[in-house]
Amino acid sequence: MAGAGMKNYLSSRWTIFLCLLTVLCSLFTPAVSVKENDFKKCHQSGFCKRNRAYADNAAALGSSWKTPYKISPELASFKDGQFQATIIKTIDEQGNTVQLPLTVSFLKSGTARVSVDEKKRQEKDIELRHNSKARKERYNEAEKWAIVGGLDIDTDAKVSHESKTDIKIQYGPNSAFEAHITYEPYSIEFKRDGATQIKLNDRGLMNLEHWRPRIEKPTPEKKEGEESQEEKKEETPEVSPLEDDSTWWDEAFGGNTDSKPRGPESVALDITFFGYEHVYGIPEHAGPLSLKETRGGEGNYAEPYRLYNSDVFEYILDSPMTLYGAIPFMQAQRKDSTVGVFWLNAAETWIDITRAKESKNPLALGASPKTNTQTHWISENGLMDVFVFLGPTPRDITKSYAELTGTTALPQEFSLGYHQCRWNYVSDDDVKEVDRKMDRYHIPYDVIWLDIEYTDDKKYFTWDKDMFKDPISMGKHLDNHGRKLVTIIDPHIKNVGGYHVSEELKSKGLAVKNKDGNDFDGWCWPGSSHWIDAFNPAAIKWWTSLFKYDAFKGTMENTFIWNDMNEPSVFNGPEVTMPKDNLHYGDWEHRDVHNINGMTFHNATYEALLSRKKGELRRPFILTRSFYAGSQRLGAMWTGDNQASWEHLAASIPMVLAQGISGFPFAGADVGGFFGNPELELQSRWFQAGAFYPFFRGHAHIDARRREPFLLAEPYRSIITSALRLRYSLLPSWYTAFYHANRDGSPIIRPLYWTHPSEEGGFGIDDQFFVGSTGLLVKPIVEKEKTSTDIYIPDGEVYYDYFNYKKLPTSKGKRLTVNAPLEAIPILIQGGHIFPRRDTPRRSSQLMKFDDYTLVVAVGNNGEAEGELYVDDGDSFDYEKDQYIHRTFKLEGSTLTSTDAESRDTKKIKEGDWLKKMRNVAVDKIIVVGAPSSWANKKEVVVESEGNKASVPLTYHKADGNRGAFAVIGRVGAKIGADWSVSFA
Ligand code: NBV
Repeated sequence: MAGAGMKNYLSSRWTIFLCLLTVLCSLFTPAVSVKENDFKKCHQSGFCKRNRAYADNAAALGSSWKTPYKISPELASFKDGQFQATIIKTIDEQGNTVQLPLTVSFLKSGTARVSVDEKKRQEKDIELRHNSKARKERYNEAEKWAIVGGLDIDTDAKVSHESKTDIKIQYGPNSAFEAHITYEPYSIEFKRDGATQIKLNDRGLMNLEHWRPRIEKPTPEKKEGEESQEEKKEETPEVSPLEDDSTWWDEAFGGNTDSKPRGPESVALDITFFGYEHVYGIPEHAGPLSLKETRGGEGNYAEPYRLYNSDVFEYILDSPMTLYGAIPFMQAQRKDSTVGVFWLNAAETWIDITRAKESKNPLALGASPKTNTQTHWISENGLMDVFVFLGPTPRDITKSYAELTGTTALPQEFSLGYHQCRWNYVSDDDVKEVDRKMDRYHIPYDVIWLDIEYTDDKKYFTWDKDMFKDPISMGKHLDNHGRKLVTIIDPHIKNVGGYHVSEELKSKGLAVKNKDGNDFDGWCWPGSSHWIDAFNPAAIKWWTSLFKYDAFKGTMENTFIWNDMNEPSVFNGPEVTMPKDNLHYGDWEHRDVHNINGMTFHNATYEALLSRKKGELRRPFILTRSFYAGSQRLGAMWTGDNQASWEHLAASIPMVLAQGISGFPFAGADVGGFFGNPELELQSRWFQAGAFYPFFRGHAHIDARRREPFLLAEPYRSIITSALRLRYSLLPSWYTAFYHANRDGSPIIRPLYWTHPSEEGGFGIDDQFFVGSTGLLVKPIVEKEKTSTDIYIPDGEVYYDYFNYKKLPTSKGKRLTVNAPLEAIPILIQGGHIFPRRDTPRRSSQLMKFDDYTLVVAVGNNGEAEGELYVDDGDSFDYEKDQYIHRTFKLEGSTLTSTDAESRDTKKIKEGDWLKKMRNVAVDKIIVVGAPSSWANKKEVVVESEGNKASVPLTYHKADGNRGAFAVIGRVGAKIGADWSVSFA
């Protein structure tokens, strides 16, 4: 024993040494790519391998495969919108069974929820091995973190057919949805308007590994010179994966052994989407928006998509490999129909995707057989808890998912501006100098960021006293131009005496525990560290106390926070994270909650920023690297450690789009690339693309050369400055798009399938997108030396070039070639839209707060246009008390009007300070793109507002070789918050 103990000790010391060495080396070697072997493939993850084998076995048996799950009709009942039953699983040839309670709930939103638990575990009637303190139940609190509403039961749902073998329940809008539950074998088919959309357990791959006691096999004595069991396992030839129990009771990977006190407990289910060729979502992965097949074959992946939040160092592209965050929400698209599923499970999850042509129906003459997308969801443990959405539009799906998991918080307005970050700005003088230089070169920005080196020895909530002598003076310096500071705070707390944060964490018992119940100790930036257990309400409360202005000295009102490494990243842990048998609050194992962990930390910081000072109620801004369904309520995310390469720039667009359609649209990638040094052309193109990420931040690795925009030679500096100015001028439109995301979860940048669900030609496109509902169609250039590009046109509307207003020769379903020399960003305006801008260039968004507006009206095919502006103080929660302006602009006939978008009687609103100041803010200019030629001789128009009529000048510009026809109405003067009209008659 003593010898074994010593061996373990030495080997763990050796592992730590190797880890540190790896980290050190990686800091100095040029970026290449992820150490793929540090992360599991499906065959190295016991439960994934077993479930894939289960699927293979079922496929091999074909029609003779019988799923061992059935519902016993005697125990099934439907009442008040819920179907309750027990699924019986036959577990052996003797006919022994286990009971799996099933609830199918029909929700008012039209969503159906199918939850399966395990009776023995609900009743805690199991034994844990190794005297584990872990909970006996299946993890049932994912809902507590992810779901904030939408669970009201639809008591109008009704049974339309019932027999001994099945039941049909009618539900949803106009009772157009149906759930057909078949008892033996168990399956649920979801129909909309009579047509099957989704089926659970269609292929019979449902598998819930029930609890069983371990039957100890005698272990042969190991003799001197003999190989260990683990070494032997590797060699043991050909046990069928279905019978292979070698990973049931413990599982080793990369030098760590997981003790698995509950044995095997995975949950798996197949879900088929009928007639759907495209599926999207399940971020975070670096691959195309339309998800690929994962069972091999040309152009496909050979591995399932994996969701296991991880610090994947130097990640590879076009891969189903897991990244930092997980949202198990998938939607399927075919012409005119969108459906979706949300797999509410916080454990390690793998998803296989395959496509299959339906066998040809001999009676359907000529009709080509439909393609179905088959998915197979495999989680290590927890409940089987699936939400089914039947659409029929992408907007419907987005809305119903948002009702469950919440929407993007209305952001701090500054956070839509440009963020200047690097690892690291080394001193307060450095920060001030960068700030001054940005000003000197007239480059707008809002926020400068401090990475881990600002701290005293990686002790968060402290400052390196030599380099940051006076953080408050730095904060005030930034505040002079309305700028902000973001400081990083990670979840690992340096384990060292005399550091109050560490001492409090330990003495209050708020750290994550190891499997023996002691504070878990692992390695991260500060060396030996503990991790705050943000699942614990007491830990959240304590965390909140650390951010008070008088506790985190050196911070002030313009300081905001960045949460990194919250997967959590543990350098010496299995797959760079925590051991799965660690224990969290409530004695849940880390394996139960892993994918939610990052969100709980983000949440604790969010709570903390809400109460930094008594009486101060401002919107937090917190960037997170790790996330789960629901994280959108707490701030922004970025796509982690990308590289300064053209491929990474290109990959960022589908990644940000995937976030948008998965409910977490406040997303961006490190502009310029984190690792490496971008060439000037790449950096310029990246800024042009970044100007269209909802979250726009330049960032660089500690070893990367300085690359702040002012350092660049011409013409690159000017090119980047123009991209930044473009972003700033469009801030009112961005903010309006965020408002919509906040209201109903809509993506901020929108892929074509989402905006045009009838246009099959756009379903596979993920390199161009619309910005909110502005009608701006953008296709950033992401290739070296590319000076033109093809934009897919999804409809028959008229399209204009954003910069020269030319009417473009577009036609529906065709590609349009546009020129894009380095200084140009391909942007089109779809006719029929009106969008707001602020055109005076300034240093920060704060300085633009009370600037006048420009409205751009792009006349549609029918001569009309419509658009919107939402604006509030961008900082407080006063919008909840009516303190906002929300206008609808409409061009109809020969009149352009502005009215309250919510038909409020705005005169009755009691105006606070911000609304009062907005009384002086006007529409300065209206640009009518595609202005009719009948206006050619018009010199003025009549503006009517607040009982006054005034003539204001109109300048008409005829189309010529260089630009399209447009008209400018200058000095409009009407107040932005008031009703007004402009008559062109
Ligand atoms: O805190 C240092 C970095 C940070 O700059 C980066 O953005 C994060 O993704 N951090 C990761 C830790 C180490 C990266 C090698």
